[in-house]
Amino acid sequence: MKAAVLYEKFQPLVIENLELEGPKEHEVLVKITASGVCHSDLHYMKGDREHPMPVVLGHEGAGIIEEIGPGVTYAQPGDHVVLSFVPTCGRCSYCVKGRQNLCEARYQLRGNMLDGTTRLRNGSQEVHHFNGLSTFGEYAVVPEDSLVKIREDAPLDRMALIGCGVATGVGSVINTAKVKPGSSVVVIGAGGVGLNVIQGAVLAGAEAIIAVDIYGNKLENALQFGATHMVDASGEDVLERVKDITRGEMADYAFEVIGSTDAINQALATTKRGGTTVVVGVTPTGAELKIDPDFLHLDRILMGCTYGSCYPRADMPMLIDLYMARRLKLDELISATLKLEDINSAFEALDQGEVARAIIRY
Ligand code: CND
Ligand code: ZN
Repeated sequence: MKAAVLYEKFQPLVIENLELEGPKEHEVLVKITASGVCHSDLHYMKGDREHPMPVVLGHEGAGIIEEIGPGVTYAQPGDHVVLSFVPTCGRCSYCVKGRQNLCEARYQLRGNMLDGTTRLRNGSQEVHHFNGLSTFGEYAVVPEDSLVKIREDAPLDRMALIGCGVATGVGSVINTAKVKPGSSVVVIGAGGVGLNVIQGAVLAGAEAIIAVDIYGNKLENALQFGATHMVDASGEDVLERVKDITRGEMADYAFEVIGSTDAINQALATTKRGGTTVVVGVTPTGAELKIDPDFLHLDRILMGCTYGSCYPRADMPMLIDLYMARRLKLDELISATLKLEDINSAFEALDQGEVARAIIRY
């Protein structure tokens, strides 16, 4: 099957014909229909994060089950699925206490399947999986626990976005921060994930939703997704603008959706006493945050967030129902649809701030 392989950081992806071994116990073979191009993948290409290589990246995908391995009971060939970049075992202490996004299984993957081996190879060379998914290939072998079955009338290309950007962004508002109606919310970084933070804030009934970005096209997108105010961080004083908009109080919530320590500090500075800052962006390994503890002393909360604190099998079908009922925007998120062969230009466009979300359609 055709797949995009990352051999080394700072190098473009290489389209290769890889061998994909069939599914083993509790694994399935999925025909990928579409994959979103997320900044988390780009972090590995740019060396911000380390991963065993070579690797097939891609963690925002949907598809159709082609074949099931021994012992699989959750799904059948023909089922439509969104792929979760965290497998949820249902048995570890995190899963049983409702913190499925933190499931132990996630930390067993380490670039392989759950049994510690890989199904991907290029001739004699082993190729690694990414988050148990590797959606930048025509097919993927994934753990049964990474599957989320979905309704069949939902368009499978758009469903890919549910797998990361939507679940993460909307979830960070609803599950992680639990934003209250009438709140003021600052969103720093209006990209693929940030736009979903914005539409999560709309769903939560936020009153003021202040989008902050450095590109005019991103801010225009933000308005379309429900932002009430836009702040151009390339030219405007972000803190002054938030102060004006919130009548001097600053915001109840701020979300950092870039992956920069400067932006985290900026997010903290935009919150009022008792306010909450949520770090959604993924910072480079080893980054250090410097904050004045006095700031936290005033009942401020600083939170992390992985995967929108979601339970994929409960939250993703709910998000899809909202989309089908026209209460959630997905079509507008897709600003480019490309073939796998053009994946490097999708990453360039993401890096240059040209797209909301690009998807690869197989
Ligand atoms: P994308 O590149 O689409 O968005 C980032 C946005 O930030 C862009 O619109 C930029 O223009 C904007 N930006 C850059 N610098 C600044 C600045 N100084 N001030 C204001 N805006 C700026 O990326 P994405 O939306 O795909 O991902 C965003 C982050 O979220 C990234 O770090 C990614 O790795 C992370 C993420 C986290 C999780 C999770 O589970 N927490 C899941 N997926 C992605
Ligand atoms: Zn992602």
